[in-house]
Amino acid sequence: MDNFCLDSFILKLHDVNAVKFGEYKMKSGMMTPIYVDLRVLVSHPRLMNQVSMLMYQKVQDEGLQFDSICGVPYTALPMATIICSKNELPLLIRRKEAKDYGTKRMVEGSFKDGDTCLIIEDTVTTGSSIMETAEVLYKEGLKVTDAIVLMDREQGAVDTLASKGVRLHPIISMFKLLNVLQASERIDTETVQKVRKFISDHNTFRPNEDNGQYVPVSKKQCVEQELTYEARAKLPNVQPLASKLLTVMAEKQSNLCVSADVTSTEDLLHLADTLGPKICLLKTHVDILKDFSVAFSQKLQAVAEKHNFLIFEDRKFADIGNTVKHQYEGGLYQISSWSHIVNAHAVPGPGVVSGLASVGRPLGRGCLLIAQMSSQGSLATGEYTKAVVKMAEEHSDFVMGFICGSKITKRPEFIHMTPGVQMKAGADILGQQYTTPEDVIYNKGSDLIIVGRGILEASDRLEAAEGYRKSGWDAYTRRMGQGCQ
Ligand code: S5P
Repeated sequence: MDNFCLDSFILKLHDVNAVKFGEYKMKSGMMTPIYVDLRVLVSHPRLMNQVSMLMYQKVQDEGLQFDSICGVPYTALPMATIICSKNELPLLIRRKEAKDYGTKRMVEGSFKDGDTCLIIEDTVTTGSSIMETAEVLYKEGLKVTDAIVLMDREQGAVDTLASKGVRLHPIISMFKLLNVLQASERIDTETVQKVRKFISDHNTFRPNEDNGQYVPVSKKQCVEQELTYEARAKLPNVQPLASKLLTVMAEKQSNLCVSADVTSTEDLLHLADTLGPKICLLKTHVDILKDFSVAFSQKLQAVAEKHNFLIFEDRKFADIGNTVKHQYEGGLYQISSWSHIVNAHAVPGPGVVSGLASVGRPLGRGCLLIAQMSSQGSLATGEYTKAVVKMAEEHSDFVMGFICGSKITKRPEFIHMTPGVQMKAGADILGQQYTTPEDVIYNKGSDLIIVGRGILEASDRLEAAEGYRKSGWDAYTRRMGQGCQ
């Protein structure tokens, strides 16, 4: 799944009234301040096609294996139909009522005992509709291991279904939806807070032991507690520079990396000195500087030391090991002599990491692998991203983390860094896609935001940097506040 670009789709959902704010009664009888009514989508063929595309992309990204697809009646029925028709996959139709003549089957279509069926649903709260459909399929001898849902209200369906052996793959989360609508000024802060409170107050559902019905539980269930930046810095297997960066982040209460994309060394040094107190990392593109010199690189290192941040040259190495080795240590820029961190594409295979490591490891440097990109149409998705994670794991003495859109590994020693961040979701005219600090850190579970023009184009860069630092840090502390209560 392209982690960066659901935003315009979400705005379209709002345009067609598929998401409404007010007081609504849900299927369970409970009142809710937000109502997600995706039934209207059937009247919007373009949106239906987009839904089917997003869902099929999820199938590919997750590498889901199945023999047929079944939509939960009724809204997801046409969704499943379009996915199957477009991708030439077999469809099954679940009947709501058994017909009283003919075969009396509850599931129409061809299948055999033991076949696996993927369930498609439009929206979930507790997951009970998915379970109802799964149970009908089980009775017909089918297996259900996975379900895809367009909109997850984040009220416990993922956990509830997991406890029943069904992995739920949501495309849009409630928090993502709120963030995008708020960032685009479709809803105000008060509405967002009201909905968030409702979601967190009713966020865990589990089956009642006596009757198997899903009921809200007042106490939050324990979710796996994440380690803080400080704790991760002290892990025995953490790469040394990752440990240093995590320590700086904790000390400075900053998960902000500024992307210093300016073209003169004077501007860059001034920027580094001004924003230094707000950032944990400064990212450069040394090849856009018109007047690079060794003296400049020395001054930059001094500023980094003064303000206690690290330097990351965004060189994106992508060649065979022997070439990148020379590019890293030699040439005009001698990157390895001044940049703590560099990054690389995994396209050439593990040789690119070994080549860089042969220069950088003895100097105590670290490397990030580019696992996903923020640009529209990026090819770094699905199986490619998974292969990048594997490559990082195999070189964890030098690779310290990833450039990615969201958390892509649970291993806490790796740092996730996300570019394409501005206060408002959107895009530039050359394919860059933006989401917000809150979305990146809180929803997507990334560790660090990389912000360029969001700060560089502000009238007061220092004030803008403080805004991003605070927003990123608040999202992190809120994420850490989850867990057992
Ligand atoms: O996928 C990526 C990877 C990177 S490193 N998308 C990106 O935008 N970047 C870099 O982050 C990009 O080269 C630029 O320096 C910065 C984003 O800048 P902004 O001005 O769009 O915030």
